[in-house]
Amino acid sequence: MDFKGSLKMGKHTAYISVGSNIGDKLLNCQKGISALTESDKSIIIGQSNFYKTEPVDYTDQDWFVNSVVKIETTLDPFQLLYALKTIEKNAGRAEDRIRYGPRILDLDIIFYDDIIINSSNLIIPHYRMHKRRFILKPVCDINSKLVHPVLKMDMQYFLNNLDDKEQGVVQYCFDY
Ligand code: PH2
Ligand code: MG
Ligand code: MG
Repeated sequence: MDFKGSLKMGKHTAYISVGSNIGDKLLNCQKGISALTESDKSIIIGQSNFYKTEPVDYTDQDWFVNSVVKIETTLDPFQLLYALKTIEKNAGRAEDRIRYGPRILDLDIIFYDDIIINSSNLIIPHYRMHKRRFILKPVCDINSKLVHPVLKMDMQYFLNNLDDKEQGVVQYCFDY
């Protein structure tokens, strides 16, 4: 996959989906987000609300806490993927026993600039983001007019046209 030739030098913008449905889910997500900026390679430039979300794909599991962050990064997509996997491992995530099953921390690249990658270990844009309310809702908090580089429609369009029969996605309420 020869994506490097098309990469602009310097800084790139990526959207990262954050999720957890084991243990202290909110805290796991928050720690995952702050770990993103521990190296000087990425900074957070946008953050959605947190949501409690009904599990999809594999439904016999606990609800998730999900959010999305927008980062500016000097990592290339595969370096970023490696960094996310390292953060997941440090959070205590072991090999998944069930595909789409429970996880302490899940960090997925949703978009990276307007880049399109279809390699065996990395697909950008995230191949099902446009069908998942738990991703679209938080992405719309950050930028509802963001256009999908393959499907050429914006995030609000996908959110309005979901056929998921209303996956439960409830904004997280903080008790201050
Ligand atoms: N992640 C999955 C499978 N199903 N459901 C929700 N609500 N949130 C997730 O983050 C999620 C899921 C696999 O990564
Ligand atoms: Mg995932
Ligand atoms: Mg993942």
